[in-house]
Amino acid sequence: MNGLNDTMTYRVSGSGESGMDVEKVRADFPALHQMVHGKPLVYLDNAASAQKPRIVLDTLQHYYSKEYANVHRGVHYLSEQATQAYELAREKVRAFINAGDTREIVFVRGTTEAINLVAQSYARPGFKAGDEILITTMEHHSNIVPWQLLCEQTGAVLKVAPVNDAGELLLEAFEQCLGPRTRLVAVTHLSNALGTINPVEQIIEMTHAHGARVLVDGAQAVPHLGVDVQALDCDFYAFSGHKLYGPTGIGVLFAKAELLEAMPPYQGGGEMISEVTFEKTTYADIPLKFEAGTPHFVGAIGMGAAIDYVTGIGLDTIAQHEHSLTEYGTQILGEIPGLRIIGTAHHKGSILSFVLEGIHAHDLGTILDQAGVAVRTGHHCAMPVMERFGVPATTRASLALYNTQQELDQLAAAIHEARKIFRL
Ligand code: 7TS
Repeated sequence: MNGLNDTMTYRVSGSGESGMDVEKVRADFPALHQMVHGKPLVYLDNAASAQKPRIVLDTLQHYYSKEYANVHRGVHYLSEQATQAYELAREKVRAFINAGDTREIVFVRGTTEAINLVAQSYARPGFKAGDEILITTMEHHSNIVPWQLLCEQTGAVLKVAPVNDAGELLLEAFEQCLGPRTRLVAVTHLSNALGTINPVEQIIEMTHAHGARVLVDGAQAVPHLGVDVQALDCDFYAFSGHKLYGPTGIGVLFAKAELLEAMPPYQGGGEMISEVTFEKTTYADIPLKFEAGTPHFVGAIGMGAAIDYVTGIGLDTIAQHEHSLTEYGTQILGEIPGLRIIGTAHHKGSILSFVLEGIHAHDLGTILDQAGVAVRTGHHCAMPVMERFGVPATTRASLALYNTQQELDQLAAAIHEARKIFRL
């Protein structure tokens, strides 16, 4: 399965600043071309999960229907084909985030599992009562709750670095939170609720200067920013395939090899062993030591196809397109009376989270849905940051490479309509 897009085929002259032919991109995504409640779908819920390009769908279809057998255990042809494709997907992930070695790429179910793996296999065995884990106010629950569980288990303490009113991390305050007991910093690269892009390079440098390790939650970053884990020098980096135009149920934990080698397995069973007797079991080398049971190898192969897809277009091109959309969206939403954007960081990704005076987010979400506009409403699994901004919920439009200015116009028109319905 190849079917890679030639970068040039997505570039057209006169198609806006980014030079990306968005109509050509949209043609690759079958799900975008449907009616919802009698209206053309406007899909603006990409931070929750992104739609899939045909190459990903075809890859899944191909491997389930033609080259399907379990990996890392058969000597027969199909098993060898599937194993090769699975390991090629690992190499694609390695190259995508510029890890130094495929042994540093562990396939997991998603970001949430990756963070839990680090909490339970890296932190739990060595952390003691009073050791500190530092996170930020803007974390997703998946980067809060695993640490709270760890604190209950070990007596470690969770500390939280604050943000300013724009939703930017206060770096000085962050540095003051680092101390001799800090063992790990776990921070989001791009906030799903606010859109803030954190200065992870600086965070990592500061943290390493204090002798602690850093986990970066890259769930929202990898679809939009080029990530280089070696340049960042992060110790752990986690992301999910489904937000990156890939399948659900597959994700990645990058970890430095020396750390993975020292960590005990997360789960036992299947192909994560070297030898098993009732007296003693020895484990496979990394990364297989962390991949107990039949992995979601078709998912990993599908994620590999998604990586081919986005790199074929180019993350710089995607980022430019999304940046100009975000600027446009910020401007037209800002013109709506009573609308307040939550998350106005200077360095921001393609997330427009807002509250509208006089209409609860859930009511607004329902009205937008009737207009065919899919957004997420609620706390976005980031309740503490909602509390920080004093709002119970926001309405969030999160943009992807296939969104258009016209769709943002439709969003704005539907919000105006909602205000009329509520007689505002
Ligand atoms: N971290 C961040 C920053 C996220 O945005 C999400 C999911 C996760 C972790 C968890 O990822 P998962 O793939 O393991 O579920 N965020 C969202 C969202 O914003 N709306 O739905 C899911």
